[in-house]
Amino acid sequence: MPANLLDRLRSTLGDGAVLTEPADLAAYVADWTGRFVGSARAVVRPADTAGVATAVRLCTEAGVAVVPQGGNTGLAGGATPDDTGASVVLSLERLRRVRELDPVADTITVEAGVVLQAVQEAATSAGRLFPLSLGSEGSCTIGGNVATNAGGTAVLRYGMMRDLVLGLEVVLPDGRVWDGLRPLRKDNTGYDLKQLFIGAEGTLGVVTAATLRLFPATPRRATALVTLPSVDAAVSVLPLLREHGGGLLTAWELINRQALDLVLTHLPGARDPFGVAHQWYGLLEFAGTSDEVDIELEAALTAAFEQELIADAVVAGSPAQRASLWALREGISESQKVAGASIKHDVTLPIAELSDFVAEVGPRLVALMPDLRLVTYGHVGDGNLHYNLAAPADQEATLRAAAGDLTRAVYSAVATRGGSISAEHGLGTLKRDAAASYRSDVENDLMRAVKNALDPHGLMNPGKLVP
Ligand code: FAD
Ligand code: 2HG
Ligand code: ZN
Repeated sequence: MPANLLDRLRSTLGDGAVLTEPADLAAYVADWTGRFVGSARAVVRPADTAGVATAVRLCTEAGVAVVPQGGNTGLAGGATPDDTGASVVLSLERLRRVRELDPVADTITVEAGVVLQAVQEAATSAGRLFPLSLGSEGSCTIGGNVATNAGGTAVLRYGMMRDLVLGLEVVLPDGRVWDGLRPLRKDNTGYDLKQLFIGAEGTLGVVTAATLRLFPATPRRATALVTLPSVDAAVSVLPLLREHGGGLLTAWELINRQALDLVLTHLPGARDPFGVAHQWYGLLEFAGTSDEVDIELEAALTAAFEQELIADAVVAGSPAQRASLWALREGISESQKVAGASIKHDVTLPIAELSDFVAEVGPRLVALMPDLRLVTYGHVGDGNLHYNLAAPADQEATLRAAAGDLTRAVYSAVATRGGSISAEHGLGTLKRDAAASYRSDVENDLMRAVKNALDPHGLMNPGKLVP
């Protein structure tokens, strides 16, 4: 690192905006899972877009790589610097202003470092809804949500982050600011540039603000945890849920017993509402404005019972009960982290393939490692499984040794069935090479061409997303 870069960053951004002490850097150079750990020369924390532009320009002039970081909750290693110690982590955490909530355009414009939950709360205070909903919503940021094209539990109804963004403000790798913060729902003026930065994981530029769509508030929710005879039933029941819930169907989540067991063991206060163990569970939610949600949920459950697509159900009778049902679902990642080593697979399949995929891959993996625990859950309504693998504490070394073979078996079954090995968490370094190996040459060329066009010196989050 050129000797004077840190001085120049300090003199333009202020002393407090540049961290270099190892103790101050620790939280920024390791990820949430603890699996990815790197090192950095400094962490730079500008307070506004102009500061971000200055920081990026100075780093580019000095030939120093920049790793953008929001809430550092990503699960693919995208926000972790490499271990050379040569790069600068650019934290967006001080860009925390809600710039505007426009009730007529029905939009909210927020800076990149605003925490997702704060955006949800700002929308609620204005009688509207911002629907992106993730287990990490108390710490992840809008910039990170844009950069990863985050998904979560309400995609079934509202789509992914890509569907929720109307405009972006981005600092380009050369330090120029692209002001694309347009609140327009119709805008056919050439390439849709904002979409390039959504899901780019910070490899093309730094998102500094976003204009997001708002939706009608849904203060009434009807929520049920059901037991399912099979994954096939979880898929087959979906048309019936749509028929009854219509536009009210918001979440349809799958949880297997191994996943629930982790939560019951590690989440304080968690309790099995059924008493006896089942192999598969579904968490269902209808959201709206009136009693209709309860009426339609009951009708849907009755029809599903009659067709033997669900076996048992617990309906939340109060907001507290609803929260405790959701905690059983949202607590899985955290419980898995406490439980020890695991291998994460965030895959999507054509929804009709889910059941065969689970039936075929499970035995194949157990043949590779007999004590393997298949922690299977996810957003079944979107065809997205978190097909995570774990092992008893005394077999973590065996799990690590088998990881390559296990992951290859999962990915190959996904690819043969026309699925994707990366549904919503992004590629980072975790899936960068595997994703490239499943793309056609044409697709790899296009990816590389986009990267080279926007970041010709390869200084924007190098080593992530594209090999
Ligand atoms: P970070 O982790 O800081 O960064 C993620 C990536 O975005 C990195 O590549 C980084 O370089 C880049 N980046 C961050 N900010 C910017 C910026 N301003 N400009 C350019 N690039 C940037 N994800 C889902 O999709 N669905 C879920 O249901 C879900 N549940 C989760 C539950 C838990 C408990 C946890 C820990 C994570 C979960 N995640 C989920 C993953 C994670 O929360 C999301 O990927 C989230 O969008 C990351 O936001 P962040 O601010 O923490 O980003
Ligand atoms: C979820 O849906 C998240 O809970 C996290 O996407 C999944 O930790 C995981 O593997
Ligand atoms: Zn998820």
